[in-house]
Amino acid sequence: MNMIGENAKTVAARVDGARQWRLLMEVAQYGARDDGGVDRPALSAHDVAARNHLVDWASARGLSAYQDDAANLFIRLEGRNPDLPPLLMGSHLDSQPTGGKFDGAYGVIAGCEVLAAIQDAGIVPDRSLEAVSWTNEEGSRFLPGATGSSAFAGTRQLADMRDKQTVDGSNVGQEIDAVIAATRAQRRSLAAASAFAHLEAHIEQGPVLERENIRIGIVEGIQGVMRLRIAISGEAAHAGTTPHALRKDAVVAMARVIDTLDPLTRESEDVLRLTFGRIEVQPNVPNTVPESAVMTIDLRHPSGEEIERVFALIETAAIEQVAPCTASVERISMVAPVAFPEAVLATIEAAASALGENARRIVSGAGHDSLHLARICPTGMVFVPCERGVSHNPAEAASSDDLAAGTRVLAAAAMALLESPSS
Ligand code: HGY
Ligand code: MN
Ligand code: MN
Repeated sequence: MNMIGENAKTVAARVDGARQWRLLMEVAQYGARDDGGVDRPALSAHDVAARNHLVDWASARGLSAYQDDAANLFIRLEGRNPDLPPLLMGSHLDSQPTGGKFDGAYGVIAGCEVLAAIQDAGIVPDRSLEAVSWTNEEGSRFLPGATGSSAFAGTRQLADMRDKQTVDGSNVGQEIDAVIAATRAQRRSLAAASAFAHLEAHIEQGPVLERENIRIGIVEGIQGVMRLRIAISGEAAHAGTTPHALRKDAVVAMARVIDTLDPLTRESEDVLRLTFGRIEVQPNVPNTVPESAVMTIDLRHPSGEEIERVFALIETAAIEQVAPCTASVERISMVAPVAFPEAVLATIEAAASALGENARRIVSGAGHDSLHLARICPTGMVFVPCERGVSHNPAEAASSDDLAAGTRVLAAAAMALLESPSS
């Protein structure tokens, strides 16, 4: 039985790449950097402005907008049976501080474009569809990341995440409440969370598709990610008078820990990822021996067991390498790797083939909101290439044609899932 029916092809044909690109460029103005990148922190004024831009876009098309208790934003196309769990097409509007125009925003706007294409095709699906902006996927302003999607999926408790502090010292819960109040969307309870399926379009953020000149990535799964914090305590002392033998230098100790761990990523298959992305030093002045150094480590691998093995090595290094300082290790978050269901992979593959797009299966090195949605509903992702595989960098770039091709595959796969016998 051909999975990709006439409705799926009709909707894919109504995807308007120019309209999608216009909306992408309009949203990119919120938090625009001078170097062409984007700095749109989660729950910031720029984030609210981008959300309200989409709410206004939606209402101009007769689409409704909702926000749940985690400030997740849903742009809804009502189906004939509004009580059925909707098909979700989500990603995120928040960016890295040195982010690009496409990481996250593409998936939210591709979802909006699919809704517009369904309207233009004059089709009223049985089920509703919703384009979603999940709150704080990046986790760069406050951890853990994927705040909204994990709260929606129930893989974390919102109450716990509300108690956290942002890096700029404000309370996450208060920021969520302020964003909800400032966004022109109707309220919806998190308890009412329901999803028939979740699809996410995203740039690959790696070099594979471009290198192989392939336009569509059928994402098989996402590697696991653990985030942890090492806090090293030394002793502040005068830089000029304190001899080496009396020093308890927290930065020197941290350097020894990094020097012990970094070689682990030099294995031949180059799969393990260790990133020492944030180090906060106190008092952080040139002429005082550092009394403390707090480092956040991002640890990733396709195998959950391997992540736990490396975590044990980190704990050992934090004990053995820091004397005469002391150290503590805190696990902030651990999200196990996920494999997307074959039925969804096959649907995306059939959609790409029906639309004449060359495609390949690929594992995602980057984390995504789909990592959490996959725990509660059939989930899949569609990748498109980005230039030189560069992302989390203002130079991040993708072509309008590639983005439109990804959205056509997203549209056809969404319609095929809606019309599949199990729907
Ligand atoms: O860190 C990640 O993989 C995602 O881009 N937030
Ligand atoms: Mn992303
Ligand atoms: Mn990202």
